[in-house]
Amino acid sequence: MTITRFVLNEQSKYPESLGDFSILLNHIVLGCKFVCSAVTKGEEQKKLDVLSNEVFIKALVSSGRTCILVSEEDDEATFVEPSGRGRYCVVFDPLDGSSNIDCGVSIGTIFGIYMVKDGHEPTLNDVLQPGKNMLAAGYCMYGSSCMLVLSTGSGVNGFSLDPSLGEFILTHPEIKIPKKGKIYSVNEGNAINWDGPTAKYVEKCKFPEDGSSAKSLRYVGSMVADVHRTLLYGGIFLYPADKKSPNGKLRVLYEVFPMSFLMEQAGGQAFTGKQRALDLVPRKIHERSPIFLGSYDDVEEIKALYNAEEKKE
Ligand code: AHM
Ligand code: MG
Repeated sequence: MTITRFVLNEQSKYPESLGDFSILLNHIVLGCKFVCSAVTKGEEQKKLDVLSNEVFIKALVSSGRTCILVSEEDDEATFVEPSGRGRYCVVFDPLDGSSNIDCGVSIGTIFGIYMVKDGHEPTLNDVLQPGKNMLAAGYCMYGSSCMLVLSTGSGVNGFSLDPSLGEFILTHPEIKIPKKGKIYSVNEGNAINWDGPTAKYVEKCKFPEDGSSAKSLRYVGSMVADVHRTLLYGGIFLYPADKKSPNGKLRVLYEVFPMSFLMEQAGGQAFTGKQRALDLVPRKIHERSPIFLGSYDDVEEIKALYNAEEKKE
């Protein structure tokens, strides 16, 4: 099953749909193939960031199905010319984890899709929407193989690029995250600046008080790779707030939301330290938020610690 056929099948469930969504997705897939090929050839770091952004902007605009594009690489949103506009807004990080490029560690593209519903003149408010309003989200990981993980709102599916065919093939149907995991993933070098609940949680991962085994630590420092492992093996990924970065590091629209969407669709959870991540309403396109996401039970534990802290205050 190729990704093209998969998306067409999904779309045929909605006879009223005009085929626009599959056309848009085909253009995203094309962008991923292009970036995969550039990454494999080992272009320079600076150039790859810029190149990937150009590739995605061009692919999305030429789909004729988009109206607003928000990229991590661009300060301002791109508004597509009225003559080439469609109904979709795409938020994306064209090449996340770029500090890892030069040592060949996995990097990736992250994206989320919203729709402008009633044909009005698109404004930034069409993308400053809570993550739960996304129609679809996904990432493509450029690593030992190239893998695209996608949710259109009814589960999560993984596709691997077959280089000889040049096609993404469904290799990981209906991905479900284990209910509880044995791995935690966080940049512990920031521990000196953590708040109480995060510090307590990580301490519990290492010195469990309930007789369970200590968790293993795995941290690539590339969100796509860390989230991909979390999705397949279970566990928790944390990028908390700290004294230096009170809103954490990761960006709401094109990092936190798509990954939270995938986690929920796979049966896990995503929490900001205050609320369900997908309920957050961003006020700025490059806004950041702390994020804790992964296996249902693991996220439940950190939620309990933050809720207890809030009661104390
Ligand atoms: P980037 O968008 O500048 O590449 O930064 C995002 C990356 C994520 O991929 C990763 O989860 C995080 O930064 C790692 O940050 P740190 O190096 O602070 O642990
Ligand atoms: Mg990024």
